[in-house]
Amino acid sequence: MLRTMIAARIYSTRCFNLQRQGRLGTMAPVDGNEAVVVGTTYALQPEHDWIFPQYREQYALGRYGDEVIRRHALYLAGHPEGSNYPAGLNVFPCQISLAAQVPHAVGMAWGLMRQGLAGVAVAFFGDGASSEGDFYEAANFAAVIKAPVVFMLVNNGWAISTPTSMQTAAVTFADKAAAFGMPGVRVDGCDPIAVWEVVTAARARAVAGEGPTLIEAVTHRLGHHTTADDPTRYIPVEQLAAARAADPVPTFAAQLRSVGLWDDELQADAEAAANAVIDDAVDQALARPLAPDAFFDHVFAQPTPRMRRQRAQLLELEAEGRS
Ligand SMILES: Cc1ncc(C[n+]2csc(CCOP(=O)(O)OP(=O)(O)O)c2C)c(N)n1
Ligand SMILES: [Mg+2]
Repeated sequence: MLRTMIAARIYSTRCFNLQRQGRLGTMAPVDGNEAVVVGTTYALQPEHDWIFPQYREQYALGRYGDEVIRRHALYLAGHPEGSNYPAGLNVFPCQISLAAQVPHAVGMAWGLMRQGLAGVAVAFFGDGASSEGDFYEAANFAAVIKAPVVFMLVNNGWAISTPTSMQTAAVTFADKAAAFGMPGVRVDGCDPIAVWEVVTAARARAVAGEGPTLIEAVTHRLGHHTTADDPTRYIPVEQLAAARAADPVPTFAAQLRSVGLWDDELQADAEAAANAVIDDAVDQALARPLAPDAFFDHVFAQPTPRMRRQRAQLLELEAEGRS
């Protein structure tokens, strides 16, 4: 788990720096959420269980295979293949439209249930996304049909510059579960073992046919919302410093060192292994020539006449150097 968390931080930092150099597109760092994502994936069975991420989790889904990192690097470099995952990789692509992935997860869970397949769907979504109607509709429906789904609400205290005090009048986000008739659990999202425990229990409940669970994982955003943000405009510097003091990656490493399960050699090995995968994924994504009209290939199997016209128009503008 720690190796995956370390890899996630290295990859997130690399992408942030490459965006600053103008070589990758806008990205949302995972920094501060590594423990909740990694703790969750280690409680799952990647060959049976589906992940529906928001946009901050891809860096830490390494347990689902290095292919997630390779596809995500392509996505950040502007290639549509980065959102087109191969069969067998049970991860949905990045979702920018807040909470749209939550009904998708419930639909997948319902499908698994109807086919008698022993898997669960896990939807990651933020405190901000939890204010969308999609969440309420999906959670209500899932509870009624007892769908094998885990709602992983990651409360990092902010939705861009909106603090949780402006997001909900409920005492906790987990409290909302009562109205749906499902258990609501609040967990320290900076502690991967605690997350692993609650997700293991939620998964067991789901596959036993007992229905969904709402988990509120409390984390801290360590910095930028995305590369298009400046958190120092709205987060007091003391709060940012306090969040960094609770950084889950060095905290977990120190915990494992204190019981003799981690040392400098393991740290160096984890970093080298992560860098090898990340170097390769980033190099390949940056080396691939950009085809600005390629996204038309990934909208409909049969392009509409309007899309064909738009594609031709785009290529004309490209040829004139005006796109
Ligand atoms: C439907 C919709 N409305 C607004 C936005 C703009 N938006 C992008 S990220 C974001 C904040 C989301 O906060 P949260 O769900 O807490 O996730 P976090 O970024 O904190 O991980 C907003 C409002 C959007 N992407 N989609
Ligand atoms: Mg948030």
